[in-house]
Amino acid sequence: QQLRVGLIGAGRMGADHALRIRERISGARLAVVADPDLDRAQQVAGSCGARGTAEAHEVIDDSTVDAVVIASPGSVHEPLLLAAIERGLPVLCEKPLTPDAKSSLRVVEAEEARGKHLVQVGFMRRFDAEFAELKRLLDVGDLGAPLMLHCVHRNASTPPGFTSEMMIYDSVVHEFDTARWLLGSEIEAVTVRAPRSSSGSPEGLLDPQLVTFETSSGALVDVEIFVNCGFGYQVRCEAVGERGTALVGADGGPLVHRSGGWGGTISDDFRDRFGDAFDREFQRWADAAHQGRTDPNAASTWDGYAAAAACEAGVQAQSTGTRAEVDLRERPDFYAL
Ligand code: ISE
Repeated sequence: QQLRVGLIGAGRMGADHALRIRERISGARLAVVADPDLDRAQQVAGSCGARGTAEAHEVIDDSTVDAVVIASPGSVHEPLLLAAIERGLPVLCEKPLTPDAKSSLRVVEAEEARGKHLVQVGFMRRFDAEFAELKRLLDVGDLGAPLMLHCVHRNASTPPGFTSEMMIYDSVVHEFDTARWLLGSEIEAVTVRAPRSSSGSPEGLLDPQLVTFETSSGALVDVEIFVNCGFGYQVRCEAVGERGTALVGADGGPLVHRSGGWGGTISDDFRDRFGDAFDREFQRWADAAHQGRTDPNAASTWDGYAAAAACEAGVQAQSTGTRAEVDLRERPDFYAL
């Protein structure tokens, strides 16, 4: 039997996920799509044989919905997550879980009180083939104990209104999750430095920035976040262990020679670069939801909370110019590794 999915948010990510479910995910179909812009909801719903509504909570209250995808802005996630948890619905929630650590903790506590793992957070890199291989190498110990991660995260350009703080909680949030997942340890402190801003970046944006974080395992992570690099979308991570190193996100793909030059192509968008990862994330989520559980590789509610707490330290480090410690509650047994 098909998993009947309710989609909340029919914007850029929501529309992409609707297409994914229609075209590439087996065992699931869209039943209802909600967006405050009813036309947009109906358009996306119509293309999938679903119904559209302007009311997000209708999706959660709909008794024909088996599972929910939340792809609306982070600022509206909390009440939706709490309602879905109360109804016992499996949820795939796009990052961020919620915009700040306090509200994320409320979601953690609600899920813990419900006594069932229901929510996955959409940190899609965990499902990228190369990142998964890097995790495997680290887990089996082939590189020796990890000491450092050198990360590069570049976007071609930013939408209007993108701020220096968003570079931490919208962009570097991925590295917070990736580092926690790869290293199996929490982020303890964050510092942020910046060179002079690029003349290609909007006025007033600190772009690029160099963000470093310390982990509970004693590793150090550095991230170059550069969101108006102008030429494309790049995500790289080099792990340095006691006995070896491994790099993911280096340019691969076909090397093309043609009149006037040689080289490869570069994605300009994360939906393209991580398209396979999103597909895998959705398929595993749907398969797990059928069995009434979440995928163990996916980011849990706890992971969403820990990333939010690290972002808060990051934003503080950015505004004060000093090292900021992450304020994190002790990990409950319910979310034991
Ligand atoms: C965006 O929200 C994402 O999640 C992308 O992966 C990231 O590269 C980008 O910087 C964010 O704005």
